[in-house]
Amino acid sequence: MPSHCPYCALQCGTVLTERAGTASVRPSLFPVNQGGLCRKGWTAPELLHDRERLREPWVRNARGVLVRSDWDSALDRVGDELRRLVAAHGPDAVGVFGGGGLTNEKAYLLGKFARLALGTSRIDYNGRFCMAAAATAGKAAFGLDRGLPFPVTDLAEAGVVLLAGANPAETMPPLMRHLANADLVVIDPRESATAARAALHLRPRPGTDLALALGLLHVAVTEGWCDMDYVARRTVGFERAWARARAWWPEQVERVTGVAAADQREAVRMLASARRGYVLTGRGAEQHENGSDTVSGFVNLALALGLPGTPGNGYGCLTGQGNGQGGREHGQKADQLPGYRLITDPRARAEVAEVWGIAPEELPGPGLDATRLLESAAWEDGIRALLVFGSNPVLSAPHSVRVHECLSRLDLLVVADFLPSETAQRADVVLPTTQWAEEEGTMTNLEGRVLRRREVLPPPGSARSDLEVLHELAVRLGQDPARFPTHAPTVFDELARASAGGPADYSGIDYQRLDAEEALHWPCPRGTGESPHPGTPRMFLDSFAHPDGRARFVAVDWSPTAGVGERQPPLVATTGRIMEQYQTGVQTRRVHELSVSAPEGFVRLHPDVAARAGVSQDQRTVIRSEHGEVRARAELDESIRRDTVFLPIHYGGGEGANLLTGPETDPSSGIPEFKVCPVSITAEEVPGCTES
Ligand SMILES: Nc1nc2c(c(=O)[nH]1)N[C@H]1C(S)=C(S)[C@@H](COP(=O)(O)OP(=O)(O)OC[C@H]3O[C@@H](n4cnc5c(=O)[nH]c(N)nc54)[C@H](O)[C@@H]3O)O[C@H]1N2
Ligand SMILES: Nc1nc2c(c(=O)[nH]1)N[C@H]1C(S)=C(S)[C@@H](COP(=O)(O)OP(=O)(O)OC[C@H]3O[C@@H](n4cnc5c(=O)[nH]c(N)nc54)[C@H](O)[C@@H]3O)O[C@H]1N2
Ligand code: SF4
Ligand SMILES: [Mo]
Repeated sequence: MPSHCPYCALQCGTVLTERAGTASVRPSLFPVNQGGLCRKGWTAPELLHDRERLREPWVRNARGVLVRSDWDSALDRVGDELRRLVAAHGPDAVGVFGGGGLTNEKAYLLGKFARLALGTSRIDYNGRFCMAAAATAGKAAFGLDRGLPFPVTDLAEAGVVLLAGANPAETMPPLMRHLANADLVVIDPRESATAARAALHLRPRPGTDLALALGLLHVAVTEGWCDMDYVARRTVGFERAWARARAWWPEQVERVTGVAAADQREAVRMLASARRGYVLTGRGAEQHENGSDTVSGFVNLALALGLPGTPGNGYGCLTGQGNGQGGREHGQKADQLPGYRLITDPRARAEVAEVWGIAPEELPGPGLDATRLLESAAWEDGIRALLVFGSNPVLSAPHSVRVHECLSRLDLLVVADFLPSETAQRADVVLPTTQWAEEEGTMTNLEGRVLRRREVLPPPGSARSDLEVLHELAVRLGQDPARFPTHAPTVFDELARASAGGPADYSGIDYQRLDAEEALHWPCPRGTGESPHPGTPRMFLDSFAHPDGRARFVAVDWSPTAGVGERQPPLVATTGRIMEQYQTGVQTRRVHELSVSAPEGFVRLHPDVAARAGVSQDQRTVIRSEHGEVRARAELDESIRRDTVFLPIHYGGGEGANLLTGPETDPSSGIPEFKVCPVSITAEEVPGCTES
């Protein structure tokens, strides 16, 4: 059975085989992976039969212990408690937290459940931690945000690809086959596996990418690399953006970023003189207090060089989670309705309300971003209950110390998951769900390509699909059962209708077409007459999505932020990923082969920094920030900057990277500052072995 890997946004094609109650996968010749899979993809089936797999609901008893329960008791308890809280405190007392790993159908139904069954405005999702900066910048520049506005296979023809804070060699290994012929310019404070393959590696001080992007634009303008014909024909706002970049001559940029002026010039020369060039951003450039401005800085560079919307060239953001793209289109984001429309837009409200059979006034307004949503548990008028579907915020949200405190104030925490994540372990009610090979659904990958996930196995124990869980809860909240279908194709048809006319228009897509083609990229409106719309693999070739068809330069400037002042803190921690583990590790830490090769957290640091702290290879260390501390093993790395240490995000307990991070978020997009956190480092004292 053709299907797709359950993990990242590349959504590698697989063939799923069921034998004697278990599933196995092999790679298919799907365009994105062309017969390749990373180790996570190969080993994904192991999780279907994990020993700790949740098979029945769990409910916390009067003594505070989670005990096995049955569906009716668990759902009744949630329904009763939600009704009580809404009656006493209003609908905004209930928060909903979704995830970018949920299928399109689940994301859609979750948004509908929040706005309709609960009537709450307070829904957001973990994509806020991931894609939000690029989404904001993409919308500002192009009028519309789709991670890659071209298929990944186009990259195979590229001459030069600039990767700003992206490490696809570890985070999307099969993508590298499309980059094999290109010269890579990689911007990363350490020599990542991707940087190791670069023709040019720029190693900025973390959090200074915007200054670097401004410097690259400066070089492009002053050294005559800009495509002024393209700028005049296809864009507006160049002069204002250039007025800001004018002050960022390469030597000034070198002082702030640490990237040599000569390397800045070389990067622009390579990109501008390539026959085909691309600029791609990843979380390293995006997850900052100034994340959306930073992405705008790189988009401005791409526009000045005439790349976006020019065949064989472009700007794109490498999205992250399996449905990182679709997850942000169907209404689980605080400010959005299905079809990637704004909840504040009267027309969008009227259209969606009609599909849902309600009056537009019944729709709540915009809610809180994910970080504020969690924080609001400590506010007088904040949330008192939280329903989590497809995320593990106890580890993934910034400022863990505060998140723990806030969650403990809730009257009710409900977690739907198929594994006992750190968040599920704190819940009052845990609802066991099906996973990828046990359910039907669709995902939208990093290229905006809508894909089918297929069921080959029955659910284990009494696990139910998220759609069934939402249906049962909606009914308990007094909803008409028909409004919350549990059959994925039926939900998809409704989602497609609700998206009609929006930027992410799915109305021309249905399961029959997907089963036949699997090559439909949105926008794919319902065709007229005989011929169905073919989908849109390449966007912006004729015009951008602003009313005048032109892209916008956004005037941005770099200024010091909490972690990146004029006076540089001696050491900052940055965080990110390794190949063998996925996200907070809930899934991959349980896979034998992966946990053997990457069993524990670590801190990667320069040998000089280690020597100063009295730390040697493999020694246990304590990393401290203003907000908390992490204990982890030292890994010495000659390639990392001397002012930077790197921690993976995949581990829990005392190794959780977000024990260090603080509450700062980007005012435009709400993305947290995950990549800069001032820290100090010392050797861990072994009890009984201290000298004093
Ligand atoms: N193996 C694996 N693959 C994954 C995931 C996973 O957890 N594990 N998660 C998926 C998801 S959800 C996502 S979002 C993607 C993320 O994919 P990436 O964006 O590639 O991943 P990260 O490791 O977060 O960050 C990329 C690089 O940014 C660098 N970096 C850190 N700070 C800075 C900075 O200030 N500036 C610059 N320029 N670079 C910096 C880091 O050293 C790192 O090498 O991966 C997806 N794929
Ligand atoms: N410091 C720091 N923090 C970060 C980042 C960073 O780079 N640095 N990266 C951020 C990024 S980019 C991301 S995307 C987030 C990821 O953060 P999270 O989303 O919290 O991470 P996951 O580990 O993917 O958690 C997903 C949970 O949902 C469950 N799950 C998966 N699919 C389904 C489903 O279909 N239904 C249900 N009910 N459950 C499901 C999984 O078992 C798992 O427990 O972390 C963010 N946090
Ligand atoms: S690259 Fe991503 S989609 Fe492909 S096998 Fe690895 S985790 Fe799965
Ligand atoms: Mo992500």
